[in-house]
Amino acid sequence: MSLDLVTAGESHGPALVAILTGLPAGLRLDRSAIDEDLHRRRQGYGRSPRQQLEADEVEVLAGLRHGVTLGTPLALVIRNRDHENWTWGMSPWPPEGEPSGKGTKPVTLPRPGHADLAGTLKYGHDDVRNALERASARQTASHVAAGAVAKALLGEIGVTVSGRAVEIGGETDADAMRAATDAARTDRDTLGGIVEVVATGVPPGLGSYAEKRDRLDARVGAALMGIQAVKAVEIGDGIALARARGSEAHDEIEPDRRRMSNRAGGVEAGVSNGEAIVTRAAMKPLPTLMRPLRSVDLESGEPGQALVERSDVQAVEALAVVAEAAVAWELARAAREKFGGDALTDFVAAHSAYVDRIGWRTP
Ligand code: EPS
Repeated sequence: MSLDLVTAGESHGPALVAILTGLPAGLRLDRSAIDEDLHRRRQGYGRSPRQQLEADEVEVLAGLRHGVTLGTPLALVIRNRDHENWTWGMSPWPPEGEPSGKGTKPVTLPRPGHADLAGTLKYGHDDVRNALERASARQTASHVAAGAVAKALLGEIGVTVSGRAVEIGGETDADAMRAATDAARTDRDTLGGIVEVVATGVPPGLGSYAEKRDRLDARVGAALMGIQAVKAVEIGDGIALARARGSEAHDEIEPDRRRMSNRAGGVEAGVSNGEAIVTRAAMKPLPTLMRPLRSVDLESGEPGQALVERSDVQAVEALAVVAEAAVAWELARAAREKFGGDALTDFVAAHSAYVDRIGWRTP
């Protein structure tokens, strides 16, 4: 049983779309829980005015009846309210009438750090906008909606997933994070940071050491690296483990088979070991600077300054929600593989039978 996700949507196009396949039938979804995660993603200090414009409410087009999954593809839509300012510029079909609104002139000045240059070269675009629209982190909204569905499924077997920002612009204290954001805004600059996602209640045995692609840490790591602007991922004590001795690096085993520490971050040899899964993702500073970096005009070949668009100063708190969704999605996929079931009751029963067999009780 494979849980899969495909998304579509441009940042200023009509809508974002997510299609989720492989969900069991009988899972009750709470609309407000999905919308709450979408709301959380829009929050955070240092976000752009775009976030006040968007409502980000999920619409369901298929796969759900009276709030309960049918076991068929679940189709979700999130409308881009901002599209009304881009109806000509981002019209899917050749636009009619005189150019009006935003996006009517081609973008020719790629931003260092964004998909602008490589995307334009790769796809042969003559307008950088054709690359940046899909590369935009706006797209993470559809992944957050899918993550909320994954969390509902994981909740049925007692797994919780939660993310938080732990560092912004090198600061770890909430007041200092805000001050750093204010200072960057004043300097017309941007910041990055680090988020942490913790999953509890994961039984031992998700993922496998059998093949590289099956390893839970490789899968969760790829899910986090796949998020816009993420440049590094850590599982458990990660890089610090490379500097420790073996006697200080591993998690000794108690008679009840729990661990005396959790330096491995809940995964050993690519398999969950029953401790909390602890992951961290590091985000680079956002590439849209109000004081732009040097670039080249792709039309004239002359030196120029990169595109300046309305943007966030930092979006680390938003990343915490997106990373939470990414980890939840990957854990839900691994749980579906292990416990299967067309009906939710089959999935839950397979989990119960398994934890009974191994004598595992979450604390
Ligand atoms: C983004 C640029 C900004 C961000 C956007 C990501 O968009 P805009 O230019 O429309 O203000 O606000 O993020 C979102 C819209 C969102 O919902 O997260 C980019 O270039 O990646």
